[in-house]
Amino acid sequence: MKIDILTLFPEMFEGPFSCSILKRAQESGLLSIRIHNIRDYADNKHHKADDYPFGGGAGLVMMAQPIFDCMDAVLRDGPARRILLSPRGKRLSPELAQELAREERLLLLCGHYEGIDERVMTVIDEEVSIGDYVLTGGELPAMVLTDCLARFIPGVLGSEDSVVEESFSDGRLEYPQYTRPADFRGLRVPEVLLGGNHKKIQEWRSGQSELKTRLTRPDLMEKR
Ligand code: 4GX
Repeated sequence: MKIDILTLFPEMFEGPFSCSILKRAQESGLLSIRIHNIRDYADNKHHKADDYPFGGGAGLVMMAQPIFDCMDAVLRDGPARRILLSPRGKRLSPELAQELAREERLLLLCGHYEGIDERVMTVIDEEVSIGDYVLTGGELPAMVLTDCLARFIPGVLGSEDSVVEESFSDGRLEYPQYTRPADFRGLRVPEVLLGGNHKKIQEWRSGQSELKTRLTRPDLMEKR
């Protein structure tokens, strides 16, 4: 899958996309991420990409021209599903992430400041929000969306991890995990995990998942 990200702050993406699973997914060719600096497309001599809002008010608004030209350049390679990260959008869910992971190509537009010129909406397919809180820009949401959907691209996770995924889409939280040593400062790993009885272990894990979900996220059980 190919993802093009349009932003005024390309440096923000350097860390998260160059580590761990997202790094490996790109190296193995399963995921291709390109970051585009909207400012490079500004046709004025200071490469200004934002301006004061018509009608007054606080803050700056991202100009239509640099965004349109940047999108035109990126879409010259072929079509993409065009998404704006915004608190006004449809909430990101495992279902939406899975659906987006099936796309051949995505274009993610990150707004900053107070927003973007509304005319940009004429070239956007949909808005996606990562939650009901206000951030300073769409960059972190674009990273969250990319990370979340990458897990649904076949081959990005090991086969073991994908089983874990199923258990979450099942509407339950993960069971507790332990690794060596069996006794750390007197804190003991539950006895059942130390024996090799896989049926018992499965039952214990299932019970723990249910207990944890009931306690902290009963809404997930309802959904099921
Ligand atoms: N989930 N923000 C976007 C600027 C903005 C405003 C309007 C376009 C239109 C957010 C979120 C989020 C803050 C990103 C405002 N861009 N995005 N930004 N929550 O809070 O996605």
